[in-house]
Amino acid sequence: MSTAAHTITDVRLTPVLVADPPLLNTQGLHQPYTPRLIIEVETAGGATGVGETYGDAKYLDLARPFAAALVGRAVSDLNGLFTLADSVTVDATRVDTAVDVGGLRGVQTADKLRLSVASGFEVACLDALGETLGLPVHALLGGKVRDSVEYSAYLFYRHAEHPPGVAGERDDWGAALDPAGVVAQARLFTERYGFTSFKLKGGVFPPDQEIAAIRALAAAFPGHPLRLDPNGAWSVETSLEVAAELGDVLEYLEDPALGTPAMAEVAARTKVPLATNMCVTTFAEIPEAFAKGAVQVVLSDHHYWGGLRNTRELAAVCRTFGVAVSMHSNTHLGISLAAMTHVAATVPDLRHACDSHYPWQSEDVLTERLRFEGGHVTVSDAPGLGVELDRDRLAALHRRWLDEDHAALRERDDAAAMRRLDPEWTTPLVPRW
Ligand code: GKR
Ligand code: MG
Repeated sequence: MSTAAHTITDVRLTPVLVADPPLLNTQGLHQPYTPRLIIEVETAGGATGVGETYGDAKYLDLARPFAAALVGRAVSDLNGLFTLADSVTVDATRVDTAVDVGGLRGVQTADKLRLSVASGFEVACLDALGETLGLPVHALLGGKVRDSVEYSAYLFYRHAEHPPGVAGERDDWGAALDPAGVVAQARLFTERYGFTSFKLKGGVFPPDQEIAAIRALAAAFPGHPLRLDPNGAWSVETSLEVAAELGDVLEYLEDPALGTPAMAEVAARTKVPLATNMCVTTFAEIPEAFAKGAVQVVLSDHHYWGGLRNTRELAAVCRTFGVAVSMHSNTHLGISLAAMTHVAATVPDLRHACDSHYPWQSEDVLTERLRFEGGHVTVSDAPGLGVELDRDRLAALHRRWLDEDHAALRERDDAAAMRRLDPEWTTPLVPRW
């Protein structure tokens, strides 16, 4: 294959709105549709690679100049993506908001935005390169060390339907607003996908109610790994009380308190391991967090960290410091699940099941959905990511994005969705409890 064949000749960006159920988190409620950006990279050799990332305007603003600058470069120039990312100007009004609602990942910086955009292009380039070379993405990352990747059931408190008057897709999961509802949802997850490990998104109800839900899960699924993640909604003292109450059944507590200093205080006073996808989301945040012993598990998200190769670098740093690594997820489609599975397949010592929102996404842009069997996704050995775009589906979800009736949903805003139920709702101050 000549190097000319590796040259990128076209890049297509397609923002879409994807159906999302009425899931609750500490900031509010999921809107009926969530924005994602689908990236296609085409090479002179005829390969097309696909990537996926956040789709709100602040990401699209960066993705457009990035896409234009990519044409003419080699699809194999993955390190060059970061130089390119650095050269893309970030609008100052897009950064330093108090909390990024979509990612729940702390203060938003220009670097974080750039990395989240670069990650989508990196995945698309790896997919195209794999197609060109006839190799799966995991091989381009050094090769898989396992044939399947385990995921956890991602349990959410939720309503059966979106608020009255809000148009959205319906599903058959029902409501889960108390311990019995959470256990029923967990049973459905095991029946449908075979998950054996469970994470409950907390920070929604006062801690006693969430403790009761975890206790109910422990009784219904004795010995199964359980996690609770309130997204930093608790004070240090509340975090310690919950840790004391649930220490015998929790695999780990995820982001009980907000920020490294608070997490370090909690970690110093409990034996329950702490995981994060909020206080360690960049390499720059690692030294303080590790020096203070603030976290025992870093939940990587290749969108945050700038792609699959950075995820492996993160895993190496964590391994060096005896910190475990697993994976975080936000609302995403099958392209991202495939990318997560390829990289997770190459990470040694992956001891915790990865998170994925994918079961909550009834829609996808692929010809074939990825499947969970026994809670695992099989690692594809087909060239690239091993997925194929369904152009009709992509076009339909893009039409929804274009539709002026849905214009307000082009930005994810969980607080706005919650106001449809509670007009007084504002993003709560943390700690809430
Ligand atoms: O989708 O509601 C949600 C989650 O709360 C998500 O925004 C978080 O980023 O799942 C995430 C987490 O583990 O913190
Ligand atoms: Mg989390």
